[in-house]
Amino acid sequence: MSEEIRAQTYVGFDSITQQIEHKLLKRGFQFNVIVVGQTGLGKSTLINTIFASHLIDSKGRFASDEPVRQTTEIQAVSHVIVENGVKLRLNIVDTPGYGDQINNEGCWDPIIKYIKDQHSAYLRKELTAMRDRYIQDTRIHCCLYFINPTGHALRPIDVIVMKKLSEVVNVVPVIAKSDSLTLEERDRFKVKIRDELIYNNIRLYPFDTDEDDEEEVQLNETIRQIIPFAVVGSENNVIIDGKSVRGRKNRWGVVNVEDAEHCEFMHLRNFLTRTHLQDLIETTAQIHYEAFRSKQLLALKEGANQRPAASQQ
Ligand SMILES: Nc1nc2c(ncn2[C@@H]2O[C@H](COP(=O)(O)OP(=O)(O)O)[C@@H](O)[C@H]2O)c(=O)[nH]1
Ligand SMILES: [Mg+2]
Repeated sequence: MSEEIRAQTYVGFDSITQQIEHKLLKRGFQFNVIVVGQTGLGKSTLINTIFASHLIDSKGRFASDEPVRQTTEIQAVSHVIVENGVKLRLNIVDTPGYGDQINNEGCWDPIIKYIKDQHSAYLRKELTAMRDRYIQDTRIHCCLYFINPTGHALRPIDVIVMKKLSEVVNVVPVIAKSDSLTLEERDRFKVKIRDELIYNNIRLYPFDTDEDDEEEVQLNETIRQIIPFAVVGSENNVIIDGKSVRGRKNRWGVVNVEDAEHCEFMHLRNFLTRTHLQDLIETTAQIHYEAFRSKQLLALKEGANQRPAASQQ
């Protein structure tokens, strides 16, 4: 095609990407994460670590010496983060630990219910006659599941709960307090956990779909090789080489939470914010919410079909 013809036929629809971008930037993004696991594994601490490190704005909205509180109810904390004009509303939902009782039957129910309630609220808003143009999204996009750093195996309750959770949400396992394992123990434990997940037929995020291009397949593969993230959290700063960093000091030395040689906290944070943010949101809508939605709508339809028949009797 000559330059002239191209100039004549150019109508400018390629600017649609900028138009979309402009609209999305104005609206901002919503990302909701839940943390689940036994009491004392450092869930609340890790949340604070995520907020206190880079993610939080330079003014630092989280006091570093805030005391660790015992979490007694499901609780959402919300932060708005702005980076280069992109607004991200981050909701992190903390849950009380479970698995402390002798009989743990059903202890995960409130968490599953919470996740389903968010789907249900979204569906209700979608179905109202005058639905909002933009529905506030509280659906959980990612569930960080905390595993005890025993170095041996998953506990039976981990298997049960991860299986239940994986039916309703993107589950990402993390090895809690990984500073208690040596690097060899940690790597062996990671392999063991991956094997056990496969053995127990637990399908975790990321899921491959037919639409994935080569790049996405590759991205999923790199994340599969690193999951479960071995993390360390800390509420306190320590001084390393004259710099104040998030870390833990013990009798033997210092763990720098943000040092990839020490733990995989940075990998987890990059995964959540840099590489898989959009995919976690999309997968939630297309797989988990979609499954919930079609089940509910089918049930509604069946209910409607049965009602007239029942009234005739
Ligand atoms: N060694 C170590 N201790 C941790 C880590 N994260 C949290 N802790 C400590 O573990 C205790 C329980 O932490 P908390 O965040 O309340 O656990 P939660 O019950 O899961 O919310 C606190 O004393 C924390 O300082 C970690 O990564 N390594
Ligand atoms: Mg807690």
